[in-house]
Amino acid sequence: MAKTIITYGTFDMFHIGHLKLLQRLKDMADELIVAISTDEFNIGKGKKVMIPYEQREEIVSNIKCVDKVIPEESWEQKLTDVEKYDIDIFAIGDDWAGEFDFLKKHCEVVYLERTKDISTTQLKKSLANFMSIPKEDIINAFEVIELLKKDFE
Ligand code: C2G
Repeated sequence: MAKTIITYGTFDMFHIGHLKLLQRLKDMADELIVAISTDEFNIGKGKKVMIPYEQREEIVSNIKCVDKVIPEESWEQKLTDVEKYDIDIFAIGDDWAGEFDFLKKHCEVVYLERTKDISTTQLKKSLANFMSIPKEDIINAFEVIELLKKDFE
């Protein structure tokens, strides 16, 4: 009997932590459905996204192991989604451990270990740090690199 697994997330600035999660989920079932938080839902989560929903949806839809993408528009929809898509397993990273145990009455609930040393928050911080470097410092750095390259030619 084919098994269906579902997960929910923002998947902003898609990175290896997201990919490894989705790949592990697909190894657990025959069909993987990913519910992507809409921009409006993220405002409700208090989460500021860098990449708009349409692009996040297109990226995740093109991940080989993903079979279907739906919008995540509310916290409540998980209950209806489990019925609507005949879900066997709900799974999400363990940063949410325990938060969705109420689904245990309807399907298996699995919390997977997050991939270490990568997060959208970290990526945003690194980007913000880089953007805060004065433009002339960056130009100077590139000029130094060009000079050094000449020395090694
Ligand atoms: N993740 C991971 N490893 C990381 C970063 C993220 O395994 N280094 C997982 C998270 O645990 C989550 C998924 O990737 O299962 C998506 O992460 P987010 O986009 O941060 O998801 P979030 O905004 O927490 O949304 O209703 C549930 C929420 O919509 C979850």
